[in-house]
Amino acid sequence: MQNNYSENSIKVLEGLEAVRQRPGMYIGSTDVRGLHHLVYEVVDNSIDEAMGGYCDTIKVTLHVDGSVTVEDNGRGIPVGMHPSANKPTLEVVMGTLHAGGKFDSDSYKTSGGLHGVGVSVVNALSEFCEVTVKRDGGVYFQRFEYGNKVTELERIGNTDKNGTKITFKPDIKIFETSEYSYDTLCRRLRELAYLNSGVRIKILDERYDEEQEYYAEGGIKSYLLYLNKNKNLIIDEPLFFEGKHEGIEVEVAVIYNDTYNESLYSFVNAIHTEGGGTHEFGFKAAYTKIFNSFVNKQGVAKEKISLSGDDVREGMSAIVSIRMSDPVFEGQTKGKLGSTSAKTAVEAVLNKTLADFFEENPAVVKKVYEKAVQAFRAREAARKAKELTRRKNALEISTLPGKLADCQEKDPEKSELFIVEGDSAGGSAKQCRHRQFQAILPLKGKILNVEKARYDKLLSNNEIRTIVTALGTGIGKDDFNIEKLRYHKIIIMCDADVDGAHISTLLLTFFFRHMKEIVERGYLYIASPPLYKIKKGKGERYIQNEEAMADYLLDLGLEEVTIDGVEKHRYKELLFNLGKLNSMIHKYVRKGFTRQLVKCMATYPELDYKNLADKEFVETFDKYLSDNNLYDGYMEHELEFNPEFNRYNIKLMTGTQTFTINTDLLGSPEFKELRRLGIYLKEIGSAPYTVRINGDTEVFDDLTSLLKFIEERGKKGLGIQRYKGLGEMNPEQLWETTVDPDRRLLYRVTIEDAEAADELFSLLMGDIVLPRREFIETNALNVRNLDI
Ligand code: 0RA
Repeated sequence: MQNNYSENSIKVLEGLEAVRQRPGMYIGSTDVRGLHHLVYEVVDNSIDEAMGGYCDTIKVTLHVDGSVTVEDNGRGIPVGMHPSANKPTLEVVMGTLHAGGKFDSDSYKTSGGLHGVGVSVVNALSEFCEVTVKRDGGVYFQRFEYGNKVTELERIGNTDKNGTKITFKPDIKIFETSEYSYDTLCRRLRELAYLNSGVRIKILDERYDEEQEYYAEGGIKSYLLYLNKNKNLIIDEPLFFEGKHEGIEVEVAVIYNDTYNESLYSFVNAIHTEGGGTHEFGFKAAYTKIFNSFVNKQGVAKEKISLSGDDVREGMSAIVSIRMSDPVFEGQTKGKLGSTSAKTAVEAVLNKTLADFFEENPAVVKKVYEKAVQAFRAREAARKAKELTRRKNALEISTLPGKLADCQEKDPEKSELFIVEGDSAGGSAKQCRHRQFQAILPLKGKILNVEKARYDKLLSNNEIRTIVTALGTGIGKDDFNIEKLRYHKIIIMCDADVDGAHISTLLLTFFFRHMKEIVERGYLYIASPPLYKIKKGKGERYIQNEEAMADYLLDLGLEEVTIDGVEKHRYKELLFNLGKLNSMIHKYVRKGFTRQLVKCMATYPELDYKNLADKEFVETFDKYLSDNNLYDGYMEHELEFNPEFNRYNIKLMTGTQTFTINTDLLGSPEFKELRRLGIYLKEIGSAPYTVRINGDTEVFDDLTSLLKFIEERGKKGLGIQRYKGLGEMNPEQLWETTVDPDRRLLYRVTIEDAEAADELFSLLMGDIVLPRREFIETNALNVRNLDI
């Protein structure tokens, strides 16, 4: 591509007032999605530079104050005077809508956001936005606040490099939330790296000290393998097709796994089209048609059956990615492509390539055919079974399941359904509910794991049938009808233990796979019964979880207390985290470490797994441990080199155990948390700790006794009851805490990202063991109520 940009080609359109007045018009929404959209908007500009061949590295940094930096090594936003606007072009780009420079040239804006609005929108919606450009031998800087410049564009230094660095802080007056999700950003950046092979994309989260780098050579083929990493594949390598038709570039990758689901991801100019659209239609139509005609003509088919698209796509995971200028989208935020030329283009490319591929790969065709025929038979069987039940139903006329205690209300918008774990909790719920608008459906034991069952089995499963009948929607592609849903609040109510978590997950999987629209519309909720009941004097209160409990006890325990050497406003946060630290230390002690050694590992400067590669660092650490008698309590300690990781370890032995300070240990999320908590240990300093209460003084020689003292103080005079399950609550208590709309706490289940949910469900429910273990470990810190 030629660099034929001229400052003239940027047109001046409109000021930014409009953006601040109606942000939703420009970025879709002002919720968490809109917040993330700001980052995507800037990154898309950098990706554009990369697609033009001007940039190969992009770095995103999340700062502790909520601001974000996006830096690239592209050409840099032009800093010269804009010919018609009479100000620097950078100011025009940052201050004017749609002043992208690439909107009106012959090259289409390849990554251009769904909204494709440009960095000026980011500027308008930010408390501040600072731009640093390296270009034409100089470093240039300008700062904006709420879209208005507060400094002139200034040359602040010299450089021989090129690039743009934009730091912005989203305006909290505009956005409902200001908390960026590292995981969400990672997912999008990873996606971008796969869709734009050869670009290195880094992300650094300074808040939690995490970083990632994405770089992919293999394009959507390797992306597809990545998405299927937790699945059993039934063909070795993705099918891959590419081509260009009337200016539209098409890439398609297809693979099959042994599940019964279909997952199709589609992209237009590297933007995920969640709602699908014409490019997906084109893919589906062409694939089914070409496959059918191939197997029938080539004698692969033993009998003449017409496989449907659903048959051919059972177990298929595919990516369709196209690049085109001026894509037309339908709908506001969901990204559904409307351009008919996209359908034609995908069909044309498949028509040219797919049959040839099948011809050259008979083994693949055979496997796909066998799977499709199985799917076809299962679907036939299911259809027949359903016809039978339909006929029966026609006689009995819409009988609701006997276990369901329905509500009187007929308007779905006002009706709620509780799906309750166990008959006894179900019984209590039936007694306490408001029968006008609350219905109760008790479930016995675990429901079928739908991840491992095909459609026909699903339909013959009793619990599932009960749920489907109670909901009233029917099930399956042809029958499911959301308009028939009888409740617009469906509330999953399970015990707060391992079994309850499992049942919830099974139910979520069911809804996600078979009634996704219910989740998408926000009708699905999870009830949150309290974990504690507390009696204090005559008063009573419920406490939701461990964290809230610790918080409550601290408040009471700290009343009238002064701790020497610590600012009063720091007490709570400090002690709360030290409490966590204490239980963390306890975990390590159970593994065989001494308390003093764990404390040292929590605070020793720069101790992390990477530094284990640095011999000098490890030796200094080792010496520090010796000099401070931290090896006391061990029979032996030993420095050793591990060639596999190219890192040094410290091996420790007690009388009975051997264990090592190594990469595994220091790289674990648990250790990261230990380091985070170590900061608080530094803050409070070392023992003794002096505490004053109304003139009395108490001195504590260690942390444990200080914490214990505050905790006991908090608990004094309280009656604490811990609920093990819903069954322990009588109907009245259940009503007060979990069922009464005025007092209960519900979590709405959302599909923030179908891919993430898909991945999560495959992990939790699939049968590949290794990654599942990993998931549980890395997230164990976040799982509160698992009382194992
Ligand atoms: C306007 C014109 C040109 C590049 C850019 C804007 C540009 C914007 C951003 C935003 C983040 N990174 C960016 N990099 C570049 C074309 C410049 C030329 O032709 O030299």
